[in-house]
Amino acid sequence: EECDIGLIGLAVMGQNLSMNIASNGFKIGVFNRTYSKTVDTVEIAKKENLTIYGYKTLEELSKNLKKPRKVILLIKAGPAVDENINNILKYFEKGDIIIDGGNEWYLSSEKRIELCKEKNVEYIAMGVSGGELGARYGCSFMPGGSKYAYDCIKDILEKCSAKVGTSPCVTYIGSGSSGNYVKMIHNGIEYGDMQLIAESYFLMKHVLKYNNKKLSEVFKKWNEGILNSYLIEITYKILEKKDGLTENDLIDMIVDIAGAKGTGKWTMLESVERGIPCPTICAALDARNISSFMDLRTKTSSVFKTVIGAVPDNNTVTINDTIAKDIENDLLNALYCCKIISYTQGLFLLKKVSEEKKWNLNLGEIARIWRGGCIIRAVFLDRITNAYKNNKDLELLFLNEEFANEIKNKLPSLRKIINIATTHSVPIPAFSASLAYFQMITSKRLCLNMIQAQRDFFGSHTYKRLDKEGDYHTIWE
Ligand code: 2AM
Repeated sequence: EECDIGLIGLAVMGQNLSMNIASNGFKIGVFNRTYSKTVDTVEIAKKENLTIYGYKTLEELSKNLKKPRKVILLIKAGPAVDENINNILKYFEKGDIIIDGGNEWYLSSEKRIELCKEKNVEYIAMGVSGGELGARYGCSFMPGGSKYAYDCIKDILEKCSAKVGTSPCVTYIGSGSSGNYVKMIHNGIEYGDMQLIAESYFLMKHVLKYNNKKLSEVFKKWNEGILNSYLIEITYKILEKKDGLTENDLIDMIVDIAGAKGTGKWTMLESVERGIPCPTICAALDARNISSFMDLRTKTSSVFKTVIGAVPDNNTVTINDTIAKDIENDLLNALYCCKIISYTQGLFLLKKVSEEKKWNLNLGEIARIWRGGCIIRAVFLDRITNAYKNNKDLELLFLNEEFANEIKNKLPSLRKIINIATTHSVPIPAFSASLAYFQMITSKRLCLNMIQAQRDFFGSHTYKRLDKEGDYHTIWE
């Protein structure tokens, strides 16, 4: 059929992306291990007046692709991808292009890039964000790898991506596995954003004693200001939702144990491995992990009589409407402040890896393509793009003058919120971790002189002096 592009893997993402590609006027051929899903996809597409060409075998699909052949893989990350690439390489020739759109560990992609190089097949590892709806109606693409290959698929990606104004949410990320890495950081940042929002919800619920309706109104109002974003939007919508099975609101019926698919963990592994801290993301990941110990939490809560929202020592804290309004406002400031701090951490990791791997990442452009389609889409990202436009070598995001001034203005609110949360026994680990990071990374003197002294005391690890060059060791006793 001379298809413009092929797609392998017809789970929800693959099915939706193939419909998206077809609806943008491209001829697309698809293949799935289980043929019935191929048949389903062709049928579903037909109902929307779209033509998708389904093939029973990989060989058939390859034969029907225009040269250079292009195929997008959307299958379960890991060994299944290796298996499929090995099969594709049986049919692909020099200059043909493989695009892996899965959430793949970047080092696995690096191995595949080498494998494909041996056969002169071009490789793109591409982050895709936006979930099912994004895949169907426009998502954020983060393609990295062969620049030649990118130019060959640029038109398709631009048409299928989300648009902000007229700009498509796609750009060439950089060489190698940078597309996977950027998607991983995107997801890590997403963990941080989600946790900060969840903590804000919890604080207002347990300190201000707002009901879900009121909470929803607050988030809705926030969504009209500087925090305007997809995650704030879904939060107010979640808080509006009735259960349906009971008289309750749905949020109150949902078990407080959070799942994870691994990209947050990967971000942390990288952060630890490279010694570039991302404590806000770390707090978010830890929160999910702590949440999983339901039995232990139940047992220990009775030992310690933990009551979230309770003020110990029976200190009465009266919160009238005026005070509540103030706390609400401080919380908005604090949340925004932490968001800047969290993005600063994630982008710093990205910058350092980019330098080491010579990916030459354009962080402003990356913020731009996150502006639409993906989960962390937010108006706020425009300001990140501008910050890097002003200075592409900006070391830490919050060193940008505008962000720096905002942090200076909002920091008192953040401190207040952490005090209030502590007083009322409300754990807000992502807020706390963000403030601690900020205070340390912006402080000339830290407590680590004591660590060095201790290390020298018990292990003769030596220390440096403030006043003289060289390594010193002291006989401490
Ligand atoms: P399936 O429909 O045959 O299960 C998400 O799991 C997608 O990845 C599905 O389309 C699934 O195909 C595909 N997939 C998972 N493991 C695979 C493998 N080893 N080979 C081919 N496709 C695989």
